[in-house]
Parts: sequence; structure tokens; C-alpha cells
Amino acid sequence: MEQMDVGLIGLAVMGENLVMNMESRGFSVCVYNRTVSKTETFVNGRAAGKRIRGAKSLEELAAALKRPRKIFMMVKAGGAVDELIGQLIPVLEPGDILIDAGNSHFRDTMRRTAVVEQAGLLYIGTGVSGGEEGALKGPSMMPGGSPKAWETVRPIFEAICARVEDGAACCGWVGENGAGHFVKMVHNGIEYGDMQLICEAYLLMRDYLQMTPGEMQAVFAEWNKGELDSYLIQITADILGYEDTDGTPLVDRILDTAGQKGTGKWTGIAALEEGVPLTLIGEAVFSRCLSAQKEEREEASLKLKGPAAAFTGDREAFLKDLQNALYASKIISYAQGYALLRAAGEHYGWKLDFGAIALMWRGGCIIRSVFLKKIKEAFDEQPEVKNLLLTPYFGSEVRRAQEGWRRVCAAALTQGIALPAMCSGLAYYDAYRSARSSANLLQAQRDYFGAHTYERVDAPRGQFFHTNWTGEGGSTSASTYTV
Ligand code: NBP
Repeated sequence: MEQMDVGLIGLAVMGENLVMNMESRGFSVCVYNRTVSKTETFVNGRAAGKRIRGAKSLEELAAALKRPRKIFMMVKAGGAVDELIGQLIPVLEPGDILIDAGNSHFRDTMRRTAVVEQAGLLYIGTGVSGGEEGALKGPSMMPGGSPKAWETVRPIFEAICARVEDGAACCGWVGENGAGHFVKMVHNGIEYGDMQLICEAYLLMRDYLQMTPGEMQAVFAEWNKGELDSYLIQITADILGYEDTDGTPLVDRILDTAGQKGTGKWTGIAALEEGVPLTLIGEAVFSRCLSAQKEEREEASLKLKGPAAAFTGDREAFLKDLQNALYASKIISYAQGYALLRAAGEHYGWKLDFGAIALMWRGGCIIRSVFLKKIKEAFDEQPEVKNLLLTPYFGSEVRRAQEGWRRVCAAALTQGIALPAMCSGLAYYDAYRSARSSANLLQAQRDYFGAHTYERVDAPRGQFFHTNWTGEGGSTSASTYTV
């Protein structure tokens, strides 16, 4: 019987579509699913007549594949992946390659890479973004893991991934062990930020400018022609124009409680661990949490009063300001996300290519946008730049957009409309560009109550002082360290 090019385990929405994608690019695929009836349904239905064969057991799957075997695992993230790895190692041979294409946590991927390599096999943990459609037509892919595996599987990844207008592949080797899944995690965090920013613009249009969904649709469609041109702005316009069965806007019927599956939270936790201010994405995650407290918010809305928002003035001018506020905040979000990537790269020893990562996100994935082309250019010009805001292009773009951004945040604050992401983005911008912060007072407070010591502006860095502030403390100080 013909030996198949690739194996894939997990025939849910992502797995099925990835198989169809691989087959359409010329690869024969042997598939396995824990619930065997799903394999049969797929092989005899959607996959009928294609170079796709079903296996009823992992042994049968292993026997059907060309050496070295290349097996994608597209199963629920978490324990299922460990369970599968445990079952696969005994039926595979040295040099075979296991590819986890689910949304695994990068630390799990680091651990699994070591386990699989110890068994003589090679491991890849790859981010895959683009949902069902991306999996079928070409997702953005972010592979990391055992470097030796990359050249073998590269032709498959490059054949099935998304491509941008000039033909460049939205896929590239990210780095060792968990690097691919880390980059995918940050991608998802950035997605949370982008979505929250769009929702804040929508909130101002709805509650302050009193615009109808139809009017908002036209604005988003217009914004999609300029620097905000992106998949998420485009689907927002589509959503605002979508009518329910009775002809009224469906968006008004949807309950305002957000769900989340954890990757935004993981990004926030990683930022806290690395000590990187990822304030905007953090606010996006917390906004989802607050939205989910629907009943409590309803009670609070009756008890806690604020100003009644009322817009007077030039609506077109305000909408222009809002466009600038969204754009500038988005720059902050990406600057913070990339700062997290930089810190993690240094911490874990990954040599991350930030321009290449921007290219991976340019097509196929949920955050795809014209904007990422500019990010790629900025990092290609200055790969070592510490922060995207310090590049000439983005520095001048934020300077250009900031007046409108400030007016929007000021209006929201005085009118009592919550814009946590846009306002925290602005606070970050102002704090980041401050040569002198308020932390001199903070250090004094720490030294006052805990003898934590401080450095002086008139002494060399690294020399620490303690003051007996009350005259009652001693001269003994705590040890000085930062975690
Ligand atoms: P799900 O995340 O819903 O996973 C379902 C699949 O996992 C089924 O094939 C199921 O087999 C299999 N599975 C489970 Br559950 N436990 C298993 C176990 N112990 N051993 C073997 N197989 C097991 O599917 P999905 O939405 O297609 O997502 C797959 C992966 O891709 C996930 O990690 C997800 O986070 C990620 N992802 C999803 C999207 C998306 O848009 N959905 C986008 C990007 C990435 P069964 O049929 O026997 O129950």
C-alpha cells in the first residue's frame, strides 16, 4: 500500500481543514482520531476521492507513513497532548517528527521538546492562526522546537501557509523549544488588544455620538481603506451591517459578556514574569473579565452615578480624532507586545527575528493588516531597536496622531465612558517618554517603611543608600534586589 507523506491526529474543525489544505497542496495524508467513527465519517465524506486515508490505531498510522514520519497533532491543548505523546513514542522510531499544532502553552512545549528529544525523536510546537478558514486556505504558522526537524518539514509548512501579495510565506522558523508557541501566545494577546480597541471606538460611537450600527459600519469601512486596514476592522464593518431575521442589527441582540480561552491571560502572566509593561493587552483581558460580571454591573449601574454622556460639536472632527486614537493605541499595543517578545527572547535564549515575525502575522491570521508591513520594515531597518516607538516611522506616526488621541481620552474621562485600553496606552506613552518619573518618591517610601534602600542622582548607579527617616530606625538596611 502507498506510504503517505504526512500523518495528522485530531479531526475537529482545525484538523480536518488542515488535512484538506495539505492534500490540496499535493501531500498524501493519513489521519487518526481518538473517536474512530469521526475518522470514518471524514474519510468517506469530505475526504472521499482524495489522497487521504484513515487509520484506526496509532500503530496503523505509524505503519502507513514514510520515514522519517511527520505527524501533526491537532487536538485539544493540555493533557491530551501529553497523553498522545506518551502513546506515540513507543510506536515511532528515532528521527520521526511530532508536530503539536494546537494552542499549547510555551512552557509545556519546552518540556515536551525535551521529553520527545530524549526518546530520540524530534519535536515541533507550532502556532497556527486563522481559524477554520485559515487552516483550509492557508494559516499563519509560527514553528519552533527541535531545529533539526525544520529542514525536513519546511516544504510542508511553506506549501500550506498563507502568503502575502508579493508571495512571501507567512511562516518561518521562530526558535528552539517553546519559541513558536510563545510567539503565537503574544499574537493572541495582541489580538485581544486589537479587538478591545475596536470595541472602545464602537462604544464611543454608540454611547457618545449616538450613532446607529449602519452609520458605524460606514465609518469602519472607510477606516479600512487607510492605515487601519485589517481583517478585524473589516469584519467589524460586516458585523455592524448584519441584520437579524427581523431586519434589526444583530449586534444589538448579542449579550455583552465576553468569553476567553486563556491565551490573553497567559500573555499577561508572561509579561508580569518578564517585568514588561504590557498594560494595554492587560486591560483588554481585564475588560473581558469585567464584561463577564454582567449581573454585578447591572446592579452597579443603578447605584453608582456618573455624568450623562452628551456629545455636542463637530461629529466628523471627533471621528477623525477617534481614528487617530485607535491607530496610536494600536501602535502602543504592538510596541508593548514586541517588548515582551524581546525580553522573552533574551530570557530563554531565542534569537527572535522581529521583522520575520511581523511577516508571519501579515497574512492568514486574525491580526493580519497593512500595519504589520510597516512593522516589518521598521524592524528590518533597526533589528536591535529596543521599542517600536523609538523607530523613526512609528515615533512620528504617534506624534502625528496624539492630539486626537488625547482629545478622545479626555472626552471619555469627562463623559464617564470607559476606554481602559486607549487611556492606558496613552498613560504608557507619556510615562515611557518621561526621563524623570515619580519613582524617586516611591523609593523613599520603600526605604522609609522597609529599609529597602535607594540610589541617588548624585552618586554612581549601583551604590545604595539608606536613611533613618524617623530617627527611630537603625542603620541596618534590607538586601537590595529586584524580582
Ligand atoms: P478541539 O480543541 O475542540 O479538540 C478536539 C480534538 O481533540 C478532537 O479530535 C478530539 O478527539 C481530540 N482529543 C481530545 Br478533546 N482529547 C484527546 C485525547 N486525550 N487523545 C486524543 N485526542 C483527543 O479542536 P479544534 O478547535 O480543532 O482545535 C485543535 C487545536 O487547535 C486546539 O489546541 C486549539 O486550541 C487550536 N486552535 C484552534 C483554533 C480554532 O479556531 N478552533 C484556531 C487556532 C488553534 P475526539 O473526537 O475523540 O473527542
